[in-house]
Amino acid sequence: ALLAISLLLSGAISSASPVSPRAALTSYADIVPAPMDARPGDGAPFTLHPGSVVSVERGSPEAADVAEHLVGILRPSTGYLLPIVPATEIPRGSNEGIALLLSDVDPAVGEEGYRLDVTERLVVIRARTADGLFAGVQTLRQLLPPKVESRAVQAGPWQVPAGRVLDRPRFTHRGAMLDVARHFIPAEDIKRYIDQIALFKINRLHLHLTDDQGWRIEIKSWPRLATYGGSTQVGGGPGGYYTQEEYREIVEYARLRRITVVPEIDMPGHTNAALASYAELNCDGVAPPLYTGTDVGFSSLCVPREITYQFIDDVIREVAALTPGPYLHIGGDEAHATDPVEYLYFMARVTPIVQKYDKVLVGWNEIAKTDPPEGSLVQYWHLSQTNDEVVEAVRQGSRVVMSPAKHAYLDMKYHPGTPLGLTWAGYIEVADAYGWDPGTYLAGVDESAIAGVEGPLWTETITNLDEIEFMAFPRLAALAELAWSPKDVHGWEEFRHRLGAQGPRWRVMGVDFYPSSQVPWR
Ligand code: TNX
Repeated sequence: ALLAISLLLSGAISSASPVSPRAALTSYADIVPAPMDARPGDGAPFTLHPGSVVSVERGSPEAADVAEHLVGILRPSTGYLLPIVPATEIPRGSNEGIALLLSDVDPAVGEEGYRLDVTERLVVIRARTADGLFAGVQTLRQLLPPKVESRAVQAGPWQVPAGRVLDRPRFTHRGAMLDVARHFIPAEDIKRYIDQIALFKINRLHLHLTDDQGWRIEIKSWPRLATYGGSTQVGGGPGGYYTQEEYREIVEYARLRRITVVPEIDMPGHTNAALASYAELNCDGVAPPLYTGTDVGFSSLCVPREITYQFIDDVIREVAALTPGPYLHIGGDEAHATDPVEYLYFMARVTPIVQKYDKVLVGWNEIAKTDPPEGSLVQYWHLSQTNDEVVEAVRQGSRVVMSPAKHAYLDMKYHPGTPLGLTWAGYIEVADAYGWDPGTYLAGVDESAIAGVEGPLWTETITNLDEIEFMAFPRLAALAELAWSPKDVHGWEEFRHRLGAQGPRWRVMGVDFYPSSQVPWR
């Protein structure tokens, strides 16, 4: 069948089949993030038919999952059956459809890239890994008409213009962070957000699970963290938390979309919810009340008390066991209520706990001053473009995730009239979110030490999924392009037109994006 596929491919390329009208076709110039290399072909477009099949390389359950993801999008809108068949069982001559293959891969695609070939009768995505296949499927989605995202049957034709894409990411870490502590966001909404970010090849979901205002993950050995510490939120609403079962479901839902969940348990500051739940975690032995305001920097775990480290060991053990991904984020930011010398001692105690449970340490850039172990990730959020501590941590083998607040903070207002959001890092219009280079932003940190880019969405002012969508889109798509696309294909003029092409798709998906006047929406 692989032979049949290559015969068909070469046949279709040289065939002089009549060319259908192109006007209605989605263009290779509209893909976000921009691919490394995309070229429209001369041939007739591919058309998905009621009898089309999706074929997938045998022997890879992960590739089969990508095929399931693809038909999960295509079946509801096309109304076609689209059976999934093993790539080797496509009857010769009758193969019309989409093939996902892990063989005969162009080495230029690397570990996470893909090659997509579209001819009249076949779409072929080839990649070395399921990650690459998944990325190729996201490109294919964007080449199909926007109504393919509908959950109800729509009229065709379901055409993809002939052409070829060769693509691979610039950075491996392409993240979105969601603060579910200031306002609790139910698991169902997290899943919708995962669907929305996956389309832009984002592959990390960082969940800020704990803060002063709420503890959002069930910990069996310290049950009051969730039941009491999770019982409210900013403004005094009822809050909430994920049971361990719900958290596992989120992780699995993300995994099927090739997204790794990075759980954050923030410490030693941002811990009022924990301190309120257990009096023994406080140096004076007195539990403070729950907190529903928006101040930062007033709480700290009790560094000299031994029970603090028993508590952290229990929490990290349970969270690590629930999290198949390699990362565990321990926050470390804004510890203004922790003595600076005690902060260093605290991190020296906590770091081995993270290592004991086999996780890679991740922290906000304040941890750079604590000698993080080689291979740690330092998440840079400050305003300055120089930071000696981060340069030194990189010299010691840490890598950097870039989330500079002036560009990457999805909770900043777009402009003075934006109804939601904060302003401490400035206004961030779409052009500001796009207009920086993660590879050179931080002086003295070489691009080779940059793990990637992440867009944090803090939720002091954001209460539900609609508001998350409004703040995240379109800016997260801009960050996704910085994280994925090679530097030489970046360009604001081209980008804003590509972005405009996402409008119809977001409308079909029901994404409540901010219709920035900087973007020529279609
Ligand atoms: C700073 S950024 C914080 C958060 C706030 C955010 C609001 C960082 C590591 N800490 O606690 O929610 O500003 O923009």
